[in-house]
Amino acid sequence: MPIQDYIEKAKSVLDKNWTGEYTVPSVHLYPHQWNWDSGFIAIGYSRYNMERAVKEILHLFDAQWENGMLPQIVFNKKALGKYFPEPDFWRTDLSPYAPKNHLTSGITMPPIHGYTVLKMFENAREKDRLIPFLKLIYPKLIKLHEYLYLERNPDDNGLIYIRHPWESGMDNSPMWDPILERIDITKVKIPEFQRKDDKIIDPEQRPKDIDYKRYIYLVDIFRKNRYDEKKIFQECPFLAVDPLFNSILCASNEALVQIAEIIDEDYKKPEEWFLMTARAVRDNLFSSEKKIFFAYDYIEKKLIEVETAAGFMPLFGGIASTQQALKLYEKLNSLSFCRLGEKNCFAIPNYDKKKKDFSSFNYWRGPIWININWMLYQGLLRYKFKQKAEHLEITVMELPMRFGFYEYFDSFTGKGYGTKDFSWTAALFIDLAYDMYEKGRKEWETRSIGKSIILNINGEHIPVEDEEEIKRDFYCLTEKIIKNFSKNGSVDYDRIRLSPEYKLYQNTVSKFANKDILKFKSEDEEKAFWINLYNMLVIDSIIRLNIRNSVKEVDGFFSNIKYRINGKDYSLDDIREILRKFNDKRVPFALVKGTNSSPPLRFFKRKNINRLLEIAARDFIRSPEVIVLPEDNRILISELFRWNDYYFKNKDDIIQFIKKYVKDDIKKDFLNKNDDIELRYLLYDWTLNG
Ligand code: 2M8
Repeated sequence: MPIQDYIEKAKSVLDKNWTGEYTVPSVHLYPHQWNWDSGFIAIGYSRYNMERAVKEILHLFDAQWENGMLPQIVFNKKALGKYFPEPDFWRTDLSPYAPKNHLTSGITMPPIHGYTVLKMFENAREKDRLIPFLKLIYPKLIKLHEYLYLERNPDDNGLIYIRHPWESGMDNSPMWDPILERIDITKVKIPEFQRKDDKIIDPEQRPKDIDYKRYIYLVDIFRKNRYDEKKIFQECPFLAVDPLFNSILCASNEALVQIAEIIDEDYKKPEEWFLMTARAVRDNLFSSEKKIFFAYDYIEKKLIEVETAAGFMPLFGGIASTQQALKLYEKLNSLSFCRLGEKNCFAIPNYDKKKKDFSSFNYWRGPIWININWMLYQGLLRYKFKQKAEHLEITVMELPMRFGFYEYFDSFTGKGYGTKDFSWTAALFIDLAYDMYEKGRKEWETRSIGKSIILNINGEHIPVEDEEEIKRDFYCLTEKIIKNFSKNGSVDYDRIRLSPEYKLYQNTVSKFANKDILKFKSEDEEKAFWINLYNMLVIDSIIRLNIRNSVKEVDGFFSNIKYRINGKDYSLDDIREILRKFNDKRVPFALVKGTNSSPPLRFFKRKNINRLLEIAARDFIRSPEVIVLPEDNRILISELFRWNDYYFKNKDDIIQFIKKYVKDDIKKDFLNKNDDIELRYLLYDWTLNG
């Protein structure tokens, strides 16, 4: 299992950054505990080391302020002196609410932790053992949200403001420029300070000095006001409603409702919070014209019309209405961000690529971030944009596999930037890889169906229609069924079962039994017929045998379930055999198996068969079933290639085929130049694509 190697690498990144009590984002650049980093890191741990996940979260919440605020940084007393700003600068001891047992900063971060805790529970193998943790952490999570709704909700409408760019997690995002530019650094007094980050990482990839001056100016306001929220609200020039922060808050509110149900607590509060914030974001931050959500400048009382990845986060928070989601999708899947099939573009960059000040390598001003893409992936899945979600899933995994576990990645080349061995990149990679691995490893309980089942004999009658008419009906009904009941690879078997089209289809195929319909005018026509028949036999079998989880449930699925045509019986294996005579390597990628790993179900029109086979092959090569890793001199491919060794006799056959359809130039060059490429097989996910 090749993904396993990368999982091991990711785990060793986390081991390196684990302090014994929590995990630092990176040993050199960020040697303390960070708020939302720990939220993402715990999700990764919960896949294989629940004890660490629990410790991670408990340590962070141990430093929660008395007013409920969860600090952005919990400082590691043993690592002081390596980062700026540290406790001597923050002076949170001036606040009556700061914890006595920990040194912390005086701001917060996006509250991902409710969401994290629910994920931990979902990933737990022994769920009962996690209940005491849920009971312990639930009131602390409520207290955090209470702080936000009491102290950061000035209009009492659920729109929560942040008071520092660091609170957004997207520090130097262009979204904050308009507010920060109003702080005239020549007119205000900025305390002396010395940055450390730009000595560790190439300054080109980090915020500018002028940004830091403004960041520090804001911190100075906080400490002068002894972290009193009311006073800060009066004086702070940076008050912003961030769609990312509010979306994450919604996702966590929603999770808190579920956690409350698990531990038998009252869920009224988080439910109300969710509804209030979701409605307010939906109604106030969306631009229908620009097809994206914007941040809101609370001081100028206007939207900040800067298009960043934060503007898509209402998909993650379950905030966007269906109409809004469709518009968001249009924007997300455009040349501004990354369109499906677009060349040299990896995942979703953090800022609109078309803007003049877009940078593919500078921090939050354009590069790709794994946590943001991971949340977008969850959001796309939630709103059923399956194809885009799958594409993102694979790029989120591919980037660290190819370039290493970096902090962020170049939006055009994929090269890694910032610090290497970055914790959330490793943790979220683990989360996705486990998903993939576990699905592929699943065992299915099988049942036997005896010798053979012929699906299309219901009474012996000789149809009156001629062969062409029967075939026309077959094509017409097949097209209808596929178009109406399947989307992006997933098939609604229950709706097919109840549909009139399916009744008519059954009636039509029953006429095959004693008619010679196997006369074709052309090779193309014959090819299209067998491909469509194969796919429909799969669907028909799944429905008739009432398969709920996987075709693996039925022993002999591919050999013993058949259609009779003019007195002769054909199983799926037989049809595959017949199709070989065309010697067309694209055919295996047109045949479905009713599984998550098989190509999506499509209708193959007789007339366009060549073009459609081309699309089927191309889409498969660009799907998560083929992962090209130039940096590791390796390709990970679907078992489908192995099972079709009739078409793919050796490594070269496979590489030539992949080369033809692969999208980006780096991969093409690699496949062209290298004759020593290692091929490894991915696990096949047999789960029903229903
Ligand atoms: C970055 O932010 C810190 C300040 O919080 C910094 O630049 O020093 C951001 O990428 C932030 O989102 C992240 O949580 C933090 C630690 O990884 O680094």
